[in-house]
Amino acid sequence: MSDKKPLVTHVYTADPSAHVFNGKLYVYPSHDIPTDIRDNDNGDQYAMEDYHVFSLPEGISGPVNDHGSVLHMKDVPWVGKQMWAPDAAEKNGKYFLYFPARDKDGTSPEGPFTPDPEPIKGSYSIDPACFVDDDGQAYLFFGGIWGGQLQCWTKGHFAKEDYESMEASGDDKPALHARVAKLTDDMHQFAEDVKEVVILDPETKEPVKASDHDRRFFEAAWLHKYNGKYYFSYSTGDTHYLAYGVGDSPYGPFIYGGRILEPVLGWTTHHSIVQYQDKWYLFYHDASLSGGKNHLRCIKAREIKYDEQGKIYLAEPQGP
Ligand code: FUB
Repeated sequence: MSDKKPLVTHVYTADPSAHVFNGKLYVYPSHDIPTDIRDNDNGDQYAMEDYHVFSLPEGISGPVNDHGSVLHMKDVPWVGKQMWAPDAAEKNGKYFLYFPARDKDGTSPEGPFTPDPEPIKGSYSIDPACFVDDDGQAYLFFGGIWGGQLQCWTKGHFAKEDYESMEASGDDKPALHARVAKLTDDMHQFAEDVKEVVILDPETKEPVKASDHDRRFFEAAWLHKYNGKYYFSYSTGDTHYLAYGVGDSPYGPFIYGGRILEPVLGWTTHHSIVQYQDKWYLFYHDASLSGGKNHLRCIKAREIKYDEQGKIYLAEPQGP
């Protein structure tokens, strides 16, 4: 049994999106800050204001370089508050940082990044994750329930009245789905209508039900490719698991495959999966650095492996 040390201790960090650019490992996390705002289901306590970029030139066991604040909310005219979980992508030598409802680009993976004047048309909710396939086509996954307000987007527009219902429930209803859309060649806009990311029960081949909180998507979408298969991983929210499904296309459907990580200290769990050199890593967070404060988290990393069936497991069992 083993638990991991935080990768970063001089600031609070969460929602780590890890990528290898130019052979170097980079992490693009949220930046948690202390606040007096009390915890609620809207996530108001996550009062983040900017993003730092970190590089790990020797992998997860070596030094971690903080490249500083690469984008602050004061530089983005449309942001009122809360710079939630970001992701980054590279295409044709340009680097793009995606954050909830906003897009920006730069010429170095360390930033800085310049915000586009407007959010991506047709985008909504939280937790963007960009996947660039082997053919160069990029896809943006996104969505989150409750504070991420995905439950308000079931009618094709923002329905504020649905916030109070939190989300559909029942064995007769399918769960809410994460969203995905292809990006345009320049990476700035959606190239198509937004689609739903369906997770199927492996036995019935039916979409996971709304009442199935152990397996339904809640937030923290991530896509990676292993051995020709697409792995869609996510947080189950109020049951606090990191889970995944496997499919033959970036659009899915994804057959539920199991859990990657059991609940960590703190309410949220949010991750990324990346290959660096010949190993695969799970980047994730918990609230251990702050002694369990939900909104003051720290990023960590651990090796994952795949068994003969392609199922993901932790190289070292999760510890207390
Ligand atoms: O960091 C704020 C929110 O907490 C993220 O957007 C969610 O995924 C959860 O980790």
